Amino acid sequence: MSFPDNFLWGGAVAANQYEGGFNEDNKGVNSADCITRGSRTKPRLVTFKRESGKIEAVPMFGMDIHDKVQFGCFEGFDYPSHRGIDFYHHFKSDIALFAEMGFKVFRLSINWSRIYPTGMEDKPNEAGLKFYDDVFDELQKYHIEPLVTISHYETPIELQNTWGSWTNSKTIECFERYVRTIGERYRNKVKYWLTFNEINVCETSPWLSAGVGKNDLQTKADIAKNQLIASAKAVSILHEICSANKVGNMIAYGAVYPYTCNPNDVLKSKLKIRSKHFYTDVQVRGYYPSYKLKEYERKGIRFSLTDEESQILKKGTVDFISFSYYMSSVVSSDPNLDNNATGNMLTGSVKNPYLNSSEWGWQIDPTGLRIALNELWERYQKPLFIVENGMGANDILENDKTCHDPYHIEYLRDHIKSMKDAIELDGVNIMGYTPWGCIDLVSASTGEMSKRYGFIYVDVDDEGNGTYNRYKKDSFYWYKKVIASNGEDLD
Ligand code: BGP
Repeated sequence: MSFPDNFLWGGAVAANQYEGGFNEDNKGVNSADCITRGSRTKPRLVTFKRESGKIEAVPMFGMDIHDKVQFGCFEGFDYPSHRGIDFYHHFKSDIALFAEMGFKVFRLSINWSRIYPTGMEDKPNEAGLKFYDDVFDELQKYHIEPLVTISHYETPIELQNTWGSWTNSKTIECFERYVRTIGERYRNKVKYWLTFNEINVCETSPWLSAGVGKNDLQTKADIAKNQLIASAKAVSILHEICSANKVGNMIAYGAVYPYTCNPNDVLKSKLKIRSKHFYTDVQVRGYYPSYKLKEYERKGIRFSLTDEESQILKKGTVDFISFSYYMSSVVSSDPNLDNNATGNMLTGSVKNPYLNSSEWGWQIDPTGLRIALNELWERYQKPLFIVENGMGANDILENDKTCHDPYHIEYLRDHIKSMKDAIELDGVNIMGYTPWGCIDLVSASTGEMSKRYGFIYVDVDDEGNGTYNRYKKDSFYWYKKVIASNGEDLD
Protein backbone atom coordinates (compact mmCIF):
# COMPACT_ATOMS: atom_id res chain seq x y z
CA MET A 1 0.00 0.00 0.00
CA SER A 2 1.41 3.37 -0.91
CA PHE A 3 -0.87 6.03 0.52
CA PRO A 4 -0.82 6.09 4.33
CA ASP A 5 -4.10 5.29 6.11
CA ASN A 6 -4.49 8.84 7.35
CA PHE A 7 -3.88 10.37 3.91
CA LEU A 8 -6.03 13.47 3.50
CA TRP A 9 -8.02 13.24 0.25
CA GLY A 10 -10.25 16.17 -0.56
CA GLY A 11 -10.64 19.30 -2.65
CA ALA A 12 -9.77 22.99 -2.58
CA VAL A 13 -11.47 26.35 -3.15
CA ALA A 14 -10.98 30.03 -2.25
CA ALA A 15 -13.55 32.40 -0.75
CA ASN A 16 -13.39 35.07 -3.45
CA GLN A 17 -13.86 32.52 -6.22
CA TYR A 18 -16.89 30.67 -4.88
CA GLU A 19 -18.60 32.32 -1.90
CA GLY A 20 -20.56 35.14 -3.49
CA GLY A 21 -22.57 36.90 -0.75
CA PHE A 22 -20.59 39.98 -1.73
CA ASN A 23 -22.23 42.51 0.54
CA GLU A 24 -24.03 40.30 2.99
CA ASP A 25 -23.75 40.35 6.77
CA ASN A 26 -21.53 43.47 6.87
CA LYS A 27 -18.78 42.06 4.67
CA GLY A 28 -16.29 44.72 3.55
CA VAL A 29 -14.90 45.14 0.04
CA ASN A 30 -11.58 43.43 -0.67
CA SER A 31 -8.97 43.51 -3.42
CA ALA A 32 -10.53 40.54 -5.28
CA ASP A 33 -13.89 42.32 -5.40
CA CYS A 34 -12.35 45.06 -7.58
CA ILE A 35 -11.22 42.72 -10.40
CA THR A 36 -13.43 42.57 -13.48
CA ARG A 37 -14.28 39.57 -15.62
CA GLY A 38 -11.80 38.81 -18.39
CA SER A 39 -11.43 35.89 -20.77
CA ARG A 40 -8.77 33.79 -22.47
CA THR A 41 -7.98 36.75 -24.71
CA LYS A 42 -9.13 39.75 -22.64
CA PRO A 43 -7.27 40.66 -19.41
CA ARG A 44 -8.99 41.09 -16.07
CA LEU A 45 -8.95 44.74 -14.98
CA VAL A 46 -8.64 46.40 -11.59
CA THR A 47 -10.85 49.46 -11.11
CA PHE A 48 -10.12 52.69 -9.24
CA LYS A 49 -11.01 56.36 -8.96
CA ARG A 50 -8.47 59.14 -9.44
CA GLU A 51 -8.40 62.24 -7.23
CA SER A 52 -10.06 64.08 -10.11
CA GLY A 53 -13.02 61.71 -9.78
CA LYS A 54 -12.20 59.91 -13.03
CA ILE A 55 -12.84 56.17 -12.94
CA GLU A 56 -10.30 53.95 -14.67
CA ALA A 57 -9.51 50.26 -15.14
CA VAL A 58 -6.09 48.72 -15.87
CA PRO A 59 -5.01 45.12 -16.57
CA MET A 60 -4.32 43.26 -13.32
CA PHE A 61 -1.14 41.60 -14.55
CA GLY A 62 1.59 44.20 -14.94
CA MET A 63 -0.34 47.09 -13.33
CA ASP A 64 2.00 49.68 -11.83
CA ILE A 65 0.12 52.63 -10.32
CA HIS A 66 2.12 54.97 -8.13
CA ASP A 67 -0.41 57.84 -7.94
CA LYS A 68 -2.73 58.18 -4.97
CA VAL A 69 -6.00 56.57 -6.15
CA GLN A 70 -8.97 54.92 -4.44
CA PHE A 71 -9.50 51.33 -5.54
CA GLY A 72 -13.07 50.06 -5.46
CA CYS A 73 -16.07 48.67 -7.35
CA PHE A 74 -17.96 50.96 -9.71
CA GLU A 75 -21.11 50.79 -11.78
CA GLY A 76 -20.82 49.49 -15.32
CA PHE A 77 -18.21 46.82 -14.57
CA ASP A 78 -18.78 43.11 -14.07
CA TYR A 79 -17.05 41.65 -10.99
CA PRO A 80 -17.40 37.83 -10.83
CA SER A 81 -16.32 37.54 -7.17
CA HIS A 82 -19.56 39.28 -6.20
CA ARG A 83 -21.53 36.19 -7.13
CA GLY A 84 -18.97 33.33 -7.24
CA ILE A 85 -21.09 30.18 -7.26
CA ASP A 86 -23.09 31.42 -4.28
CA PHE A 87 -21.61 28.92 -1.82
CA TYR A 88 -22.76 31.43 0.79
CA HIS A 89 -26.30 30.11 0.34
CA HIS A 90 -25.50 26.58 -0.85
CA PHE A 91 -22.88 25.45 1.66
CA LYS A 92 -24.95 22.75 3.30
CA SER A 93 -25.83 20.93 0.10
CA ASP A 94 -22.31 21.49 -1.31
CA ILE A 95 -20.69 19.98 1.75
CA ALA A 96 -23.11 17.04 1.55
CA LEU A 97 -21.79 16.41 -1.98
CA PHE A 98 -18.18 16.56 -0.78
CA ALA A 99 -19.10 14.07 1.95
CA GLU A 100 -20.70 11.80 -0.64
CA MET A 101 -17.36 11.71 -2.48
CA GLY A 102 -15.75 10.71 0.80
CA PHE A 103 -13.68 13.86 1.40
CA LYS A 104 -11.44 13.67 4.45
CA VAL A 105 -10.39 17.31 4.10
CA PHE A 106 -11.78 20.46 2.52
CA ARG A 107 -9.45 23.36 1.78
CA LEU A 108 -11.25 26.69 1.97
CA SER A 109 -10.19 30.23 2.76
CA ILE A 110 -11.60 32.70 5.23
CA ASN A 111 -12.55 36.02 3.70
CA TRP A 112 -10.68 38.54 5.88
CA SER A 113 -13.17 41.31 5.01
CA ARG A 114 -16.06 39.26 6.44
CA ILE A 115 -14.28 39.17 9.80
CA TYR A 116 -12.79 42.69 9.74
CA PRO A 117 -14.63 44.62 7.00
CA THR A 118 -11.96 47.32 6.62
CA GLY A 119 -9.17 45.29 8.23
CA MET A 120 -8.72 48.02 10.82
CA GLU A 121 -11.61 47.59 13.30
CA ASP A 122 -10.90 46.75 16.93
CA LYS A 123 -13.76 44.30 17.14
CA PRO A 124 -14.59 41.55 14.63
CA ASN A 125 -17.87 41.26 12.75
CA GLU A 126 -19.91 38.60 14.54
CA ALA A 127 -22.03 37.75 11.48
CA GLY A 128 -18.89 36.93 9.50
CA LEU A 129 -17.52 34.73 12.27
CA LYS A 130 -20.86 32.98 12.53
CA PHE A 131 -20.87 32.08 8.83
CA TYR A 132 -17.62 30.12 9.16
CA ASP A 133 -18.83 28.56 12.41
CA ASP A 134 -21.76 27.18 10.44
CA VAL A 135 -19.50 25.96 7.63
CA PHE A 136 -17.10 24.23 10.05
CA ASP A 137 -20.00 22.65 11.97
CA GLU A 138 -21.38 21.28 8.75
CA LEU A 139 -17.97 19.82 7.86
CA GLN A 140 -17.64 18.33 11.33
CA LYS A 141 -20.97 16.58 10.85
CA TYR A 142 -19.34 14.51 8.09
CA HIS A 143 -15.92 14.23 9.77
CA ILE A 144 -14.30 16.40 7.12
CA GLU A 145 -11.24 18.30 8.38
CA PRO A 146 -11.11 21.93 7.27
CA LEU A 147 -7.78 23.13 5.90
CA VAL A 148 -8.02 26.90 6.18
CA THR A 149 -6.08 29.38 4.06
CA ILE A 150 -5.94 32.56 6.10
CA SER A 151 -5.27 34.82 3.12
CA HIS A 152 -6.14 33.66 -0.37
CA TYR A 153 -5.71 36.48 -2.90
CA GLU A 154 -7.76 39.04 -1.02
CA THR A 155 -6.96 41.93 1.30
CA PRO A 156 -9.52 44.42 2.69
CA ILE A 157 -9.44 47.28 0.20
CA GLU A 158 -9.39 49.94 2.92
CA LEU A 159 -5.92 48.76 3.92
CA GLN A 160 -4.78 49.58 0.38
CA ASN A 161 -6.62 52.88 0.14
CA THR A 162 -5.45 54.05 3.57
CA TRP A 163 -1.79 53.07 3.66
CA GLY A 164 -0.84 50.88 0.72
CA SER A 165 -1.82 47.42 1.98
CA TRP A 166 1.12 45.00 2.37
CA THR A 167 3.72 47.59 1.39
CA ASN A 168 3.14 49.05 4.86
CA SER A 169 4.12 47.19 8.03
CA LYS A 170 0.97 48.48 9.76
CA THR A 171 -0.91 45.80 7.82
CA ILE A 172 0.99 43.18 9.86
CA GLU A 173 -0.73 44.35 13.05
CA CYS A 174 -4.17 44.12 11.44
CA PHE A 175 -3.36 40.65 10.14
CA GLU A 176 -2.19 39.54 13.59
CA ARG A 177 -5.47 40.68 15.09
CA TYR A 178 -7.38 38.79 12.40
CA VAL A 179 -5.32 35.61 12.94
CA ARG A 180 -5.77 35.76 16.70
CA THR A 181 -9.52 36.22 16.29
CA ILE A 182 -10.03 33.26 13.98
CA GLY A 183 -7.47 31.10 15.80
CA GLU A 184 -9.30 31.53 19.09
CA ARG A 185 -12.80 31.35 17.69
CA TYR A 186 -12.21 28.14 15.73
CA ARG A 187 -9.72 26.45 18.08
CA ASN A 188 -11.92 23.40 18.47
CA LYS A 189 -12.93 23.25 14.83
CA VAL A 190 -9.79 23.85 12.75
CA LYS A 191 -6.44 22.12 13.12
CA TYR A 192 -4.81 22.63 9.70
CA TRP A 193 -3.91 26.17 8.58
CA LEU A 194 -2.09 27.79 5.66
CA THR A 195 -0.84 31.37 5.97
CA PHE A 196 -0.69 33.04 2.50
CA ASN A 197 -1.89 31.39 -0.68
CA GLU A 198 0.91 31.18 -3.28
CA ILE A 199 2.97 33.76 -1.40
CA ASN A 200 5.52 33.73 -4.24
CA VAL A 201 2.92 35.02 -6.73
CA CYS A 202 3.90 38.46 -5.44
CA GLU A 203 6.60 38.25 -8.14
CA THR A 204 3.94 38.00 -10.89
CA SER A 205 0.94 39.83 -9.46
CA PRO A 206 1.22 41.97 -6.32
CA TRP A 207 -2.47 42.76 -6.76
CA LEU A 208 -3.55 39.13 -6.44
CA SER A 209 -1.19 38.18 -3.66
CA ALA A 210 -1.18 41.42 -1.69
CA GLY A 211 -3.77 43.91 -2.95
CA VAL A 212 -0.97 46.19 -4.14
CA GLY A 213 -1.16 48.04 -7.47
CA LYS A 214 2.58 48.64 -7.95
CA ASN A 215 5.02 46.36 -9.67
CA ASP A 216 8.57 47.60 -8.98
CA LEU A 217 11.27 45.51 -7.30
CA GLN A 218 11.40 47.60 -4.10
CA THR A 219 7.63 47.21 -3.64
CA LYS A 220 7.86 43.45 -4.11
CA ALA A 221 10.71 43.19 -1.59
CA ASP A 222 8.70 45.22 0.95
CA ILE A 223 5.60 43.05 0.45
CA ALA A 224 7.69 39.89 0.78
CA LYS A 225 9.22 41.05 4.04
CA ASN A 226 5.91 42.15 5.57
CA GLN A 227 4.11 38.96 4.53
CA LEU A 228 6.96 36.72 5.68
CA ILE A 229 6.94 38.37 9.09
CA ALA A 230 3.14 38.21 9.21
CA SER A 231 3.25 34.54 8.23
CA ALA A 232 5.80 33.75 10.97
CA LYS A 233 3.70 35.62 13.52
CA ALA A 234 0.61 33.68 12.43
CA VAL A 235 2.46 30.38 12.94
CA SER A 236 3.50 31.41 16.46
CA ILE A 237 0.05 32.71 17.38
CA LEU A 238 -1.68 29.53 16.19
CA HIS A 239 0.82 27.32 18.03
CA GLU A 240 0.29 29.40 21.16
CA ILE A 241 -3.50 29.08 20.90
CA CYS A 242 -3.36 25.33 20.47
CA SER A 243 -0.28 23.13 20.39
CA ALA A 244 -2.12 20.64 18.15
CA ASN A 245 -2.43 23.24 15.36
CA LYS A 246 -0.46 22.41 12.23
CA VAL A 247 0.45 25.42 10.15
CA GLY A 248 1.86 25.31 6.64
CA ASN A 249 3.06 27.77 4.02
CA MET A 250 1.74 27.71 0.46
CA ILE A 251 3.60 28.35 -2.78
CA ALA A 252 3.00 28.05 -6.50
CA TYR A 253 5.47 25.38 -7.56
CA GLY A 254 6.50 23.37 -10.60
CA ALA A 255 9.61 21.78 -12.03
CA VAL A 256 11.72 24.05 -14.26
CA TYR A 257 13.56 22.40 -17.14
CA PRO A 258 16.49 23.70 -19.22
CA TYR A 259 15.55 23.85 -22.90
CA THR A 260 18.84 22.16 -23.86
CA CYS A 261 21.94 20.76 -22.12
CA ASN A 262 23.76 24.03 -22.87
CA PRO A 263 25.24 24.82 -19.42
CA ASN A 264 23.77 28.33 -19.68
CA ASP A 265 20.28 26.86 -20.02
CA VAL A 266 20.94 24.52 -17.10
CA LEU A 267 22.22 27.36 -14.90
CA LYS A 268 19.21 29.47 -15.83
CA SER A 269 16.84 26.68 -14.84
CA LYS A 270 18.62 26.21 -11.51
CA LEU A 271 18.42 29.92 -10.74
CA LYS A 272 14.74 29.96 -11.64
CA ILE A 273 14.03 27.06 -9.28
CA ARG A 274 15.99 28.77 -6.54
CA SER A 275 13.90 31.90 -6.95
CA LYS A 276 10.81 29.71 -6.44
CA HIS A 277 12.36 28.41 -3.21
CA PHE A 278 13.05 31.83 -1.70
CA TYR A 279 9.82 32.17 0.31
CA THR A 280 9.91 28.57 1.52
CA ASP A 281 13.57 28.95 2.48
CA VAL A 282 12.52 31.71 4.88
CA GLN A 283 9.32 30.02 6.05
CA VAL A 284 11.02 26.69 6.76
CA ARG A 285 14.50 27.80 7.88
CA GLY A 286 13.58 31.06 9.59
CA TYR A 287 16.07 33.38 7.92
CA TYR A 288 16.75 35.10 4.59
CA PRO A 289 19.02 33.06 2.27
CA SER A 290 22.35 34.62 1.25
CA TYR A 291 21.48 34.58 -2.48
CA LYS A 292 18.49 36.86 -1.82
CA LEU A 293 20.51 39.33 0.22
CA LYS A 294 23.12 39.43 -2.57
CA GLU A 295 20.39 40.01 -5.15
CA TYR A 296 18.93 42.90 -3.14
CA GLU A 297 22.41 44.41 -2.81
CA ARG A 298 23.10 44.04 -6.53
CA LYS A 299 19.79 45.58 -7.53
CA GLY A 300 19.96 48.46 -5.06
CA ILE A 301 16.94 47.28 -3.05
CA ARG A 302 16.70 48.63 0.50
CA PHE A 303 16.37 45.80 3.01
CA SER A 304 17.16 45.26 6.67
CA LEU A 305 15.84 43.23 9.57
CA THR A 306 15.85 44.30 13.21
CA ASP A 307 16.86 41.74 15.83
CA GLU A 308 13.22 41.48 16.82
CA GLU A 309 12.15 40.76 13.22
CA SER A 310 14.87 38.11 12.87
CA GLN A 311 13.61 36.44 16.03
CA ILE A 312 10.03 36.45 14.72
CA LEU A 313 11.14 34.70 11.50
CA LYS A 314 13.19 32.20 13.47
CA LYS A 315 10.39 31.34 15.84
CA GLY A 316 7.55 31.11 13.31
CA THR A 317 8.73 28.33 11.02
CA VAL A 318 6.07 26.15 9.44
CA ASP A 319 5.10 22.56 10.28
CA PHE A 320 4.57 21.49 6.68
CA ILE A 321 4.89 22.78 3.12
CA SER A 322 1.92 23.07 0.83
CA PHE A 323 1.94 23.93 -2.84
CA SER A 324 -0.09 24.19 -6.01
CA TYR A 325 1.06 22.17 -8.98
CA TYR A 326 -0.43 22.62 -12.43
CA MET A 327 2.52 22.28 -14.78
CA SER A 328 6.26 22.50 -15.34
CA SER A 329 8.07 25.22 -17.27
CA VAL A 330 11.08 25.53 -19.55
CA VAL A 331 13.76 28.21 -19.71
CA SER A 332 16.35 28.97 -22.35
CA SER A 333 19.32 31.31 -22.59
CA ASP A 334 18.63 31.78 -26.31
CA PRO A 335 17.06 35.24 -26.74
CA ASN A 336 15.67 34.24 -30.14
CA LEU A 337 13.36 31.58 -28.75
CA ASP A 338 9.75 32.53 -28.00
CA ASN A 339 9.34 32.53 -24.24
CA ASN A 340 5.70 33.38 -23.88
CA ALA A 341 4.22 29.98 -22.99
CA THR A 342 1.08 30.41 -20.87
CA GLY A 343 0.40 28.78 -17.53
CA ASN A 344 -0.27 29.29 -13.86
CA MET A 345 1.41 32.62 -13.02
CA LEU A 346 4.05 31.78 -15.60
CA THR A 347 6.48 34.28 -17.10
CA GLY A 348 9.40 33.80 -19.47
CA SER A 349 8.76 30.15 -20.22
CA VAL A 350 9.39 28.39 -23.52
CA LYS A 351 6.83 25.88 -24.78
CA ASN A 352 7.81 22.29 -24.05
CA PRO A 353 7.68 20.27 -27.33
CA TYR A 354 7.17 16.99 -25.42
CA LEU A 355 3.94 17.99 -23.67
CA ASN A 356 0.30 18.50 -24.59
CA SER A 357 -1.65 21.55 -23.48
CA SER A 358 -5.08 22.25 -22.02
CA GLU A 359 -7.60 24.42 -23.88
CA TRP A 360 -6.13 27.39 -22.00
CA GLY A 361 -2.60 26.51 -23.16
CA TRP A 362 -1.36 25.19 -19.80
CA GLN A 363 1.02 22.28 -20.46
CA ILE A 364 0.27 18.95 -18.84
CA ASP A 365 3.14 17.21 -17.06
CA PRO A 366 2.43 14.57 -14.40
CA THR A 367 6.09 13.53 -14.27
CA GLY A 368 6.89 17.11 -13.29
CA LEU A 369 4.86 16.56 -10.13
CA ARG A 370 7.11 13.69 -9.05
CA ILE A 371 10.14 15.88 -9.77
CA ALA A 372 8.62 18.77 -7.77
CA LEU A 373 7.81 16.51 -4.82
CA ASN A 374 11.36 15.19 -4.77
CA GLU A 375 12.89 18.65 -5.02
CA LEU A 376 10.86 19.96 -2.08
CA TRP A 377 11.34 16.85 0.03
CA GLU A 378 15.10 16.70 -0.55
CA ARG A 379 15.57 20.39 0.22
CA TYR A 380 13.40 20.67 3.33
CA GLN A 381 12.52 17.25 4.78
CA LYS A 382 9.12 18.57 5.84
CA PRO A 383 5.78 16.86 5.13
CA LEU A 384 4.29 18.02 1.83
CA PHE A 385 0.66 18.76 1.01
CA ILE A 386 -0.50 19.18 -2.61
CA VAL A 387 -3.29 21.69 -2.08
CA GLU A 388 -4.02 22.54 -5.73
CA ASN A 389 -3.81 20.48 -8.89
CA GLY A 390 -6.07 20.11 -11.90
CA MET A 391 -6.93 21.23 -15.39
CA GLY A 392 -9.45 23.89 -16.38
CA ALA A 393 -11.74 22.79 -19.21
CA ASN A 394 -14.87 23.91 -20.99
CA ASP A 395 -17.21 21.18 -19.73
CA ILE A 396 -20.56 20.55 -21.35
CA LEU A 397 -23.73 19.84 -19.38
CA GLU A 398 -25.79 17.43 -21.49
CA ASN A 399 -29.57 17.67 -21.85
CA ASP A 400 -29.99 14.83 -19.37
CA LYS A 401 -27.83 16.83 -16.90
CA THR A 402 -24.87 14.47 -17.09
CA CYS A 403 -21.39 15.80 -17.73
CA HIS A 404 -18.73 13.64 -19.33
CA ASP A 405 -15.23 14.80 -18.44
CA PRO A 406 -12.74 11.99 -19.23
CA TYR A 407 -9.94 14.58 -19.65
CA HIS A 408 -10.27 15.63 -15.98
CA ILE A 409 -10.10 11.99 -14.93
CA GLU A 410 -7.06 11.37 -17.10
CA TYR A 411 -5.24 14.46 -15.81
CA LEU A 412 -5.90 13.66 -12.15
CA ARG A 413 -5.20 9.95 -12.53
CA ASP A 414 -1.79 10.60 -14.05
CA HIS A 415 -0.90 13.07 -11.32
CA ILE A 416 -2.05 10.71 -8.56
CA LYS A 417 0.15 8.00 -10.13
CA SER A 418 3.10 10.39 -9.85
CA MET A 419 2.31 11.01 -6.20
CA LYS A 420 2.15 7.29 -5.66
CA ASP A 421 5.58 6.86 -7.28
CA ALA A 422 7.00 9.64 -5.14
CA ILE A 423 5.74 7.84 -2.02
CA GLU A 424 6.54 4.26 -3.04
CA LEU A 425 9.76 4.71 -4.98
CA ASP A 426 11.25 7.87 -3.49
CA GLY A 427 9.99 7.80 0.10
CA VAL A 428 8.52 11.31 -0.04
CA ASN A 429 6.25 12.20 2.87
CA ILE A 430 2.93 13.49 1.48
CA MET A 431 0.11 14.41 3.87
CA GLY A 432 -2.73 14.91 1.45
CA TYR A 433 -4.13 15.96 -1.87
CA THR A 434 -6.82 18.56 -2.55
CA PRO A 435 -7.43 19.04 -6.30
CA TRP A 436 -8.27 22.62 -7.22
CA GLY A 437 -11.86 23.79 -7.69
CA CYS A 438 -13.47 20.55 -6.55
CA ILE A 439 -16.70 22.34 -7.38
CA ASP A 440 -16.70 24.65 -10.44
CA LEU A 441 -15.80 28.23 -9.53
CA VAL A 442 -14.56 31.52 -10.97
CA SER A 443 -11.08 31.40 -12.52
CA ALA A 444 -8.50 33.57 -10.78
CA SER A 445 -6.54 34.46 -13.89
CA THR A 446 -9.42 35.08 -16.31
CA GLY A 447 -12.52 35.56 -14.15
CA GLU A 448 -14.40 33.04 -16.29
CA MET A 449 -16.80 30.36 -15.08
CA SER A 450 -16.26 28.35 -18.24
CA LYS A 451 -12.75 27.34 -17.13
CA ARG A 452 -14.01 24.47 -15.02
CA TYR A 453 -12.00 22.16 -12.75
CA GLY A 454 -14.69 20.59 -10.60
CA PHE A 455 -16.13 17.17 -9.87
CA ILE A 456 -19.40 19.09 -9.54
CA TYR A 457 -20.81 21.13 -12.41
CA VAL A 458 -22.41 24.43 -11.42
CA ASP A 459 -24.99 25.73 -13.85
CA VAL A 460 -23.84 29.32 -14.24
CA ASP A 461 -22.18 30.99 -17.21
CA ASP A 462 -19.45 33.62 -17.52
CA GLU A 463 -21.97 36.46 -17.12
CA GLY A 464 -23.42 34.91 -13.97
CA ASN A 465 -26.61 33.67 -15.64
CA GLY A 466 -27.97 30.25 -14.78
CA THR A 467 -29.85 28.26 -12.17
CA TYR A 468 -26.78 27.76 -9.94
CA ASN A 469 -27.90 24.12 -9.65
CA ARG A 470 -25.21 21.53 -9.00
CA TYR A 471 -24.70 18.33 -11.08
CA LYS A 472 -22.29 15.45 -10.60
CA LYS A 473 -19.79 14.97 -13.42
CA ASP A 474 -18.35 11.56 -14.37
CA SER A 475 -15.22 12.53 -12.44
CA PHE A 476 -17.34 12.78 -9.27
CA TYR A 477 -17.98 9.02 -9.28
CA TRP A 478 -14.39 8.29 -10.27
CA TYR A 479 -12.88 10.37 -7.44
CA LYS A 480 -15.26 8.76 -4.95
CA LYS A 481 -13.76 5.38 -5.91
CA VAL A 482 -10.23 6.73 -5.66
CA ILE A 483 -10.85 7.95 -2.12
CA ALA A 484 -12.71 4.79 -1.06
CA SER A 485 -9.75 2.68 -2.20
CA ASN A 486 -7.21 5.10 -0.67
CA GLY A 487 -5.72 5.76 -4.09
CA GLU A 488 -5.43 2.11 -5.17
CA ASP A 489 -8.30 2.04 -7.68
CA LEU A 490 -7.53 4.66 -10.31
CA ASP A 491 -9.46 3.13 -13.24
C1 BGP B 1 -3.83 29.31 -8.44
C2 BGP B 1 -4.69 30.00 -7.41
C3 BGP B 1 -6.11 29.59 -7.39
C4 BGP B 1 -6.67 29.07 -8.69
C5 BGP B 1 -5.70 28.32 -9.56
C6 BGP B 1 -6.16 28.03 -10.95
O1 BGP B 1 -2.82 30.15 -8.84
O2 BGP B 1 -4.18 29.79 -6.12
O3 BGP B 1 -6.83 30.60 -6.76
O4 BGP B 1 -7.51 29.93 -9.31
O5 BGP B 1 -4.46 28.96 -9.62
O6 BGP B 1 -5.97 29.14 -11.78
P1 BGP B 1 -7.10 29.72 -12.70
O7 BGP B 1 -8.26 29.97 -11.82
O8 BGP B 1 -6.54 30.97 -13.25
O9 BGP B 1 -7.36 28.69 -13.72
